[in-house]
Amino acid sequence: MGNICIIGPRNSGKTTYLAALAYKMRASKNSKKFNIQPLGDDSKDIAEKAENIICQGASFEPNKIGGMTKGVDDLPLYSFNVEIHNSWFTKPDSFQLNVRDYPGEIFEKIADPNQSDPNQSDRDRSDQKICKEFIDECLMKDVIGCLILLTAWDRAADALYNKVMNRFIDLMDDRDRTKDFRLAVAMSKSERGELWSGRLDPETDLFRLHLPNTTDTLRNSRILSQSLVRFYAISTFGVLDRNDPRPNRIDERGKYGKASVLRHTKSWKPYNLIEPLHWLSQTTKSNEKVK
Ligand SMILES: Nc1nc2c(ncn2[C@@H]2O[C@H](COP(=O)(O)OP(=O)(O)O)[C@@H](O)[C@H]2O)c(=O)[nH]1
Ligand SMILES: [Mg+2]
Repeated sequence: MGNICIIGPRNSGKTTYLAALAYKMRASKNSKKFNIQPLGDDSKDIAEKAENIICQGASFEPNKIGGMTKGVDDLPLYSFNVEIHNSWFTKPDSFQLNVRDYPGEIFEKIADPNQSDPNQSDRDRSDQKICKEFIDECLMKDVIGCLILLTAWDRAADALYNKVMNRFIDLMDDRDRTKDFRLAVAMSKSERGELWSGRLDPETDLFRLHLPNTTDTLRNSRILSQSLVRFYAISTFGVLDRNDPRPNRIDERGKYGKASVLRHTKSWKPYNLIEPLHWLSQTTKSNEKVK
């Protein structure tokens, strides 16, 4: 059984995604296709929070690296057992999703060049340490892949994501993971009007169009196995209905700045949450390296 990790910049919807997995799937027990079981108290806790926060039309507090955070072990770790039923006749695919809910600063730190700058502040040094521990954890041999949640699509975001991806590929290479580590790169919050119509072919209509440099770095890398990179569109909030593609969200000024919340909690239907995880989990079956 493999492990999967999730990374993404601040505000990309990581915590909400996790809470939706823990809560929404538990709520749809009679779903034939998959079953998700939160393991441990932290995971149960986040499922409760989904009920209390997302369903009440509120949003999560941003995670911060506070003075108390000394290393990755101080950050909450959520674990889920996921079973995906492909047909009545075959055994379900099962895998464990272990996700460290770390603050989005870590994502930006991946690209930070001042790794050994003697003039950096204590705070920078501590962030670097957490970032390094996080990368070590994320690229350990028993981790089969990573879900990368991206959320912005302007040129500045493309430049930042591109920098982070370049560095991430180098880090994969340092650890000999370029041929056996899957990358599911997802545009989160895809119910947004400008993105929704691109969801059917996200690589062309979302990534190539809006994040061309990042997409090039991933697609034209000479060291990454191309069959191990896929692009997805997901939305934890979804749209109002099959025949009503208005986003099921409202933007408001929340306690922590600009926030989006569900518009109609009763019609909450996330889009595509499980598909990237299912694809990531496929490596469990064939752990051999892909050329
Ligand atoms: N429009 C929209 N907003 C979302 C979605 N998922 C999360 N959000 C909002 O995005 C903001 C950041 O979410 P959060 O899960 O805290 O992001 P994190 O910093 O990556 O953990 C919050 O205001 C959420 O309510 C989504 O699917 N669509
Ligand atoms: Mg968070």
